[in-house]
Amino acid sequence: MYLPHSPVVNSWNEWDPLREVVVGSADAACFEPTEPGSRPRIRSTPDKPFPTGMKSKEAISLANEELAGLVALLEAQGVTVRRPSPRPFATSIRTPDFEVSNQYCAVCPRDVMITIGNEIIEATMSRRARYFEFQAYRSLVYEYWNADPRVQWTTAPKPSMADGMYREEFWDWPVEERHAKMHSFEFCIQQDEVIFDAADMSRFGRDILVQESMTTNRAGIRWLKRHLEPGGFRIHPVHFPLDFYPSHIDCTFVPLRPGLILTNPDRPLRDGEEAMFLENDWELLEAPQPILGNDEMPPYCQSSKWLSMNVLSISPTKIICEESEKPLQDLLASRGFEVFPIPFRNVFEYGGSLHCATWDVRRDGSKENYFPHLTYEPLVQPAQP
Ligand code: ABU
Repeated sequence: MYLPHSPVVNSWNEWDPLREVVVGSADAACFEPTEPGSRPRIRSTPDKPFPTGMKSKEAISLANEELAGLVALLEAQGVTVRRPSPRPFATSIRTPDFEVSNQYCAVCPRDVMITIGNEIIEATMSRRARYFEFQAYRSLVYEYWNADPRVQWTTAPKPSMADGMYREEFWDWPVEERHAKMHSFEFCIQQDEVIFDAADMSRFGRDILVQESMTTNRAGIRWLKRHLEPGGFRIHPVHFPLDFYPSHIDCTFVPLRPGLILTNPDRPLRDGEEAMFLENDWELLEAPQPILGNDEMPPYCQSSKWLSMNVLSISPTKIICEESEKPLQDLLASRGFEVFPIPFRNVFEYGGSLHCATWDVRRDGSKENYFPHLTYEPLVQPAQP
């Protein structure tokens, strides 16, 4: 069998030159249903019931136009772009443990799929409406897996998503209670089953950050440690105690190139967790305030104003930003980046922006150590000879 020099699946960090990427699609997208892991609200009228079923044709086509703009830009930069398979998201799901009236969409592959070196991992997911979202990427995964025997493919254990997996009262905690509980990192999911969304991870070569959140629990992080540490990876749980609704790390702590991380001024790291970055010569660069306030985000969007930070790196010197985020574009340009602004606000109501809407399958590069001064205790110590 002829093997290309670089495995067809090869991506070790968030910034090396991008060669192949999956860009999401809004086809057949639905409103996320109310379920124990999610209480969607219309921003302007939070007391009105959130719509259910498929989104309007107009909303879908506006999002698809912006996704097509991202595809065109990436292709013009020489990146191969792949797309998800169509899925019937308007159909309900019924398993022995739960039932949900409709599914969601395939706009945000980042939440579901992650490439760790030459391995593809399908996340467990944390919400019922997203239980089968991996199916939109299966034909691509088979294609990569069939093309190159160096490609590893892992599906993480599917949690039950039964009522007992969730803590429904989470949604009703008043702000004071959230503040009092901010250091316990208990959210709408319990700790018994293995749960993680792929977007709670951020890759730095042999070091991988995992955020404890509404979509990733401590059992999920333990599973990732046991799975990845034997391959030489170091898994670092990270916490942002002032984010009362944390979900996905890529609007909070965003590596841009070796030595530089964009940070969210509203969401500082837990005391002490910054040490591994500072002791290894990483600069933490505060993102400017987003152009839109939380109240000005699109009415059906459930994400925060910090989608402004959800940038996609084409390489360590080229980066794609949402077109209205001028202060961030200027900051990045002042740090030597070539910035590519594109419109993407119509995608916001599908759960993310540029990073969320992509899954990088192949970048140049290999497994580097960007934290040479790190002391790390693996979960299982290697046996002594
Ligand atoms: N899916 C990313 C959303 C993160 C945030 O709302 O801050």
